[in-house]
Amino acid sequence: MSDDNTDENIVADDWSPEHRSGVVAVVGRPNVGKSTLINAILGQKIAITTPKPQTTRRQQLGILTSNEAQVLFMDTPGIHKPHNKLSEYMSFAAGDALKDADVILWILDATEAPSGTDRYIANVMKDTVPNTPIILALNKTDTLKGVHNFTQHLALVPHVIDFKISALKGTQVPELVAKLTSMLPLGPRYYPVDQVSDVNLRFIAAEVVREKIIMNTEKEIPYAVAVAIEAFSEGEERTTIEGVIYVERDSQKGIIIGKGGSMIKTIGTQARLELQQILEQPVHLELRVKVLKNWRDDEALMRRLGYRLPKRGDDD
Ligand SMILES: Nc1nc2c(ncn2[C@@H]2O[C@H](COP(=O)(O)OP(=O)(O)OP(=O)(O)O)[C@@H](O)[C@H]2O)c(=O)[nH]1
Ligand SMILES: [Mg+2]
Repeated sequence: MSDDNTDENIVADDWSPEHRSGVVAVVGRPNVGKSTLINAILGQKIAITTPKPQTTRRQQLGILTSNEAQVLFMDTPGIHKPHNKLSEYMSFAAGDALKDADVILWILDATEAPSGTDRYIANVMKDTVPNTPIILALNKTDTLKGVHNFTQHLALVPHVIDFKISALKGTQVPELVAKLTSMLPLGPRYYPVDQVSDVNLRFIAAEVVREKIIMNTEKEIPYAVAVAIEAFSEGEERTTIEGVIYVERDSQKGIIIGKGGSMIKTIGTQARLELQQILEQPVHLELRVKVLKNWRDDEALMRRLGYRLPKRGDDD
């Protein structure tokens, strides 16, 4: 996705020999604020965020360009114990991002007690990328809840520097970005100055619809949903988008549609209003709901929806 509203005066095709570039993998438990932080750093929404865990399902790049550096922030799914093929895919996507990182940014929720999952994440990093520097950021320090002690976790992985941030308020975020930038190797600008992400508008449209579903539904529904965009045409006057919401069972289809179509109408209206802001023109959004039985445990169906697990024996 591109955005021309860069407020800094960036020289388009020239950079100094001191220019730095590289990948910062942003990892951590679900719901700690990884996507919120990347949106805050970029000053625009490229990733959906919700109060429910396991919102992000894939790797997604946020690109921060200045005259001095290009920092590639890799958003990842929250690391958790896999319980179906979809969450296996999500764990794979997070682990895979670690391998490509020049620096790892490990986010912890300062208001939640350290858990076995945090210990597991520390051990994964220690085992798979022992030489990659890790920065630790305690997020959500704006809340008035007690801040937990993470000393144990600090001891598990080497080279940790610790920041106390609020992704929501922006506290200590510029300092964190400066530190991460200084740790990147010297290197060229990999993406054009106006590119802020590696995802396209079609993907963003699907994600915005999924965000509205997550916000408006409960229990297993947010997790059982996938959204595919079947048509996306940008006209002079307006953009027309046709999407399909996939669920796993007929009962879920009924809930998404709602009484007299009320739920799908709410989801559609909220998604359309947000997409209109992003696209800066009127949007016509058509949504349908289809059942793909147990798609979260079916690798072939998952592939159709864009969640591609590596074949056994593949190195990457
Ligand atoms: N109070 C407070 N809430 C925050 C902060 N950062 C994120 N949140 C909230 O935490 C929730 C989760 O944020 P996300 O950015 O979706 O978290 P995530 O780590 O990307 O979650 P997954 O994609 O599920 O792994 C949302 O409700 C955010 O508004 C913060 O600094 N302070
Ligand atoms: Mg996320």
